[in-house]
Amino acid sequence: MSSTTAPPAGSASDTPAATVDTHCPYCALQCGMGLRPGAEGAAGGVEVVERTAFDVNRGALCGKGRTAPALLSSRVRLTEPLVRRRPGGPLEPAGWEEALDRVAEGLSKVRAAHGPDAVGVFGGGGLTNEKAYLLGKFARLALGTSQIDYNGRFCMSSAAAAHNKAFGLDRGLPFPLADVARTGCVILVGSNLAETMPPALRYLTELRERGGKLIVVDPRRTRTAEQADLHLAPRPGTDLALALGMLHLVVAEGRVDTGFVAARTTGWPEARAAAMAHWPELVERITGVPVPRLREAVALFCDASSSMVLTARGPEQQSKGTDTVGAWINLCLATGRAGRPLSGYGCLTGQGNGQGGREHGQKADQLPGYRRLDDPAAREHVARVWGVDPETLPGPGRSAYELLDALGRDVRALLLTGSNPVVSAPRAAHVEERIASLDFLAVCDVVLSETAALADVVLPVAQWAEETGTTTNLEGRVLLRRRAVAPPPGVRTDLEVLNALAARLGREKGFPTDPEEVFDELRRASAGGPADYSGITYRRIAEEDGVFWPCPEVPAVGEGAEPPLGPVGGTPAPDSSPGLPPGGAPGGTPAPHPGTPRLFLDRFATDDGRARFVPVAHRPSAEEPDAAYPLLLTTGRVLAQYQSGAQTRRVAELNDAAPGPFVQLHPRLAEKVGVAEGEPVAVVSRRGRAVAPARITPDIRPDTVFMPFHWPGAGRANTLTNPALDPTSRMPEFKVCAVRVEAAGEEHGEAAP
Ligand SMILES: Nc1nc2c(c(=O)[nH]1)N[C@H]1C(S)=C(S)[C@@H](COP(=O)(O)OP(=O)(O)OC[C@H]3O[C@@H](n4cnc5c(=O)[nH]c(N)nc54)[C@H](O)[C@@H]3O)O[C@H]1N2
Ligand SMILES: Nc1nc2c(c(=O)[nH]1)N[C@H]1C(S)=C(S)[C@@H](COP(=O)(O)OP(=O)(O)OC[C@H]3O[C@@H](n4cnc5c(=O)[nH]c(N)nc54)[C@H](O)[C@@H]3O)O[C@H]1N2
Ligand code: SF4
Ligand SMILES: [Mo]
Repeated sequence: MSSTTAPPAGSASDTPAATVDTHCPYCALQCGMGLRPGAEGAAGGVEVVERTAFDVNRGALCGKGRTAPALLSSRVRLTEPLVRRRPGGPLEPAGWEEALDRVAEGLSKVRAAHGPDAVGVFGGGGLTNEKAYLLGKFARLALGTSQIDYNGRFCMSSAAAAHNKAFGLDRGLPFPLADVARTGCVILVGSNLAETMPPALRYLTELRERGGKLIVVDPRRTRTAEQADLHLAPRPGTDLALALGMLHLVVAEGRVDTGFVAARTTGWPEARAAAMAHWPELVERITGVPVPRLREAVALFCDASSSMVLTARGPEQQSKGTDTVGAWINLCLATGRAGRPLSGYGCLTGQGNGQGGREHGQKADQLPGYRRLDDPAAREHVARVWGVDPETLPGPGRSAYELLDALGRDVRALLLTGSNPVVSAPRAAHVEERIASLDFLAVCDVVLSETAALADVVLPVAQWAEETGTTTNLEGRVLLRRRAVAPPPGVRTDLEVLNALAARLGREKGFPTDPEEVFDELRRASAGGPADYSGITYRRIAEEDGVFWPCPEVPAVGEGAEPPLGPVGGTPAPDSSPGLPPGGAPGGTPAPHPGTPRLFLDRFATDDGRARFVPVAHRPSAEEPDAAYPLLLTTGRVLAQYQSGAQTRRVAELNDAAPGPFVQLHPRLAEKVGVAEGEPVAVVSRRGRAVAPARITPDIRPDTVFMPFHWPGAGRANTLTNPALDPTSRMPEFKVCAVRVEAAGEEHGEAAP
């Protein structure tokens, strides 16, 4: 491993700087990279170098990761606080003292007038574990509010809910990515990872080189679908029926693994009955996938000696996302493809810390360690770590969209950090209006995002390469991002901001600014919880290149009379991967817990150790096409832009590659509408109207149009999307709504590429 010593703050050394091992600021793959500070002519003064030793990406990076240092340059970012000194006035530069005073005052005033729950906090799955943890603590302790949630609700919450129901524990992938290359068959449902996690494509290529099969389920023939042995292109919003149809065939063809079902699961009779109501011809009618293709998929999946189902946002971002993922899990359970080596269900988590960000308390119903806020034992444990009476901890609050929808009414002041909902929230025009109606808005960001532009105070914060912190990647592997350069003067870290605000709100103690100190507290708060980090230290992460949770601390012999708290909600299965001895060294200090790369091999994390089938049935999307809105809109991503685009639209190379929104539509539909390639086309839903250039391709179903959601303005996809929520996960239906499409003639959308 190369040297990892970071230069002290502000140091400008003449000697060539050492390479600092760290991870990409963007997606959940958390690719390893090296940073060489002080490189002449390099963007942001930092050069990215290959870090082949980190095995997830072995040095490979996508364009976003490769160009990430460009955002460190002060030309494109905020370097001083901004305040709006009068309502309707401009944002003006201010000193930190004034800005922080204004935030504390803005939040306190609303709290005094309307109670603590009138103050909200909105976080992000890109924030490090330390930030996410401290933000949750800040909301509950310094503000005393229950009203905190975050953008992860828009991301993997349906898969998380389904995971918890079926397995008693939610870790995106229950196995390392490397296992994907070694299984027999992968069904990839609604993931375009060739564009959203390019270095991960290697695992699918290796799979196929070894003779394994790849099935891709996507209404579009994407770059990922092009790799598949079998591409199923269902109508958006019908994955639930598709999975049920496959399970029906599994039963009909006698492919159920009855031994596994009897020994390791509960609830099969009800799930079986539900599946039997979804016979193949009915499923063909609902999904548009022909019965022979369905049979082919079942054969590929079941004939392999091991197989996996991996889902991403396609099936999850639906008002029935939880049931849909449940149906795919049922398929795995019925065929004995779970809790066994090289088999199982996994969710490809999205944001940089999409996994860790959902574990440590920035979620409305959650305490650190993936504990439940309504569990008395969990409240007791965390209150003890925080040194407060459990009675003082607020209860669960609203989910992300419900919180945004309540702004200006029940919730009148908001502290927002790590998200840009003006672009990324469903029914965005409404959300924008709600945000604008707040009594007070404070935003911490790196750049002046569309949401920050509406704030009363904007606090400029440091970013990935300028501060140390941990993230947990999509495999559940806790990683260390290391500080490589000093932040520019005028910029503070999120932890420093929380510390200063807490002090102004009367909490001088309990909000450390040193990330490692925060992490050590997080370890204690998570100890005994489902996501137990207590055995993980910065040192261990550095030495082992990441540690998979759960990883409880093993007490030294004779230490403390109290045994470590048992995990809440079931004991996670011990890892069964080779070469990791679970026991202690004979006669000496006990060996540390090795971490848990593979879950569920011996038992699931439910009380009885068995996985639970869920009896689910197909239901239509919240909005089905009708005469006025005869088509379906689905939304997603392109390779060169990230999320709301706040960061990547400011990187010239990426912006040149993907300069603006577009509407992807089939040639037959384009002809009917009367638009040619590149001409402006209007997409209209019950929420609003968006205009962007047409991109005509046979790679999409003729009944469906697709828009990426990375841009604000006329081409904003989320002007159109439906905030219908999944009843369990509270996930909005980003992936399906009814629209009509019109030629927009002279009407101009975003600049055509
Ligand atoms: N370049 C890039 N990479 C990213 C991100 C980014 O913004 N840009 N964001 C990161 C984050 S946070 C996330 S969550 C991940 C998301 O990663 P993905 O889930 O791969 O991304 P999406 O493009 O949202 O959706 C994937 C596919 O779902 C398909 N789809 C749409 N509707 C349906 C449906 O009803 N059923 C099925 N089966 N499929 C459907 C779309 O056509 C699309 O190809 O990417 C991460 N990586
Ligand atoms: N139509 C449609 N809408 C979607 C989706 C979809 O598929 N379709 N996908 C949804 C999904 S999966 C997601 S994850 C959301 C994401 O959407 P957003 O929540 O808007 O995510 P980002 O654009 O990543 O916003 C992160 C913001 O935090 C800032 N930032 C970066 N690093 C830091 C930091 O360290 N500290 C602070 N304080 N700020 C930082 C960035 O500059 C940026 O402004 O979008 C959702 N919206
Ligand atoms: S795939 Fe994800 S983590 Fe890897 S370089 Fe690209 S954005 Fe970064
Ligand atoms: Mo996401």
